Amino acid sequence: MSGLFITLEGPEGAGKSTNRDYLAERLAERGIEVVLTREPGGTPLAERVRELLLAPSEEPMAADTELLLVFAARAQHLAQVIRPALARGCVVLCDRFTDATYAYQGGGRGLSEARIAVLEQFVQDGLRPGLTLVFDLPVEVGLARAAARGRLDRFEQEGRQFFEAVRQTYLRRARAEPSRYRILDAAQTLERVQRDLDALLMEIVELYRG
Ligand code: Z5A
Repeated sequence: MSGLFITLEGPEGAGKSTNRDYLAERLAERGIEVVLTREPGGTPLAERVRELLLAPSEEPMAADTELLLVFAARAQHLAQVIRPALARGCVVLCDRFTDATYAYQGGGRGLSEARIAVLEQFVQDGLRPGLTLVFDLPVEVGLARAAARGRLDRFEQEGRQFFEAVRQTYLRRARAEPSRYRILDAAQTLERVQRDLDALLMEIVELYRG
């Protein structure tokens, strides 16, 4: 039996982590084994790469360096966590994955999709999420939530235009492949977002049980 790979995506402060934990509880209540993880990161080595990616630095990071670090961390995460969990038949709930690369390194940094797709094929060898939840919200709302947390990381220091490009890339990708993506309105209250997730739960369980 192979499991189900679900990714949660969206701009800053969209509520991905909060709702990932909520979804995990709802699935666990149904007796489904869930593995919670995140990118960049998810293993000790990949978490070290995450630190490199997020720490503000005096030396500007070249966009290609950023792209390669993201995929280096992903290769480790796939080998150590994601593939083994899927092979055990678990639901893997991952906070960000390769859609974030298209959104941030593609939309935000302006790298070509073709360049990203080459690495996607190389590192993932055809593995893609079975379902991707896009938590969508206006840039200002997300940035205000992120700012309320205090110190900003290297990405959060980018300007509004960068985040608008990130958001539009997510929406374009989701609309182009509606069978894999579900777009949720993350600007609503948390209770309403979670009601929308409850409505998706049966679909997720059916997808998992095949
Ligand atoms: N990155 C990349 O460039 N390329 C890649 O391939 C990948 C990642 C995989 C780290 O990601 C960075 O890595 C990210 C892109 C880059 N850029 N940044 N920054 P991350 O996921 O760790 O970082 P993040 O997006 O900044 O996480 P976040 O701000 O913590 O967002 P979140 O997980 O979506 O939100 P949250 O922690 O669940 O909620 C944030 C706050 O809002 C919290 O106080 C909640 O209680 C509150 N919240 C949540 N939902 C609501 C609602 N509905 N109403 C009101 N308040 C809410």
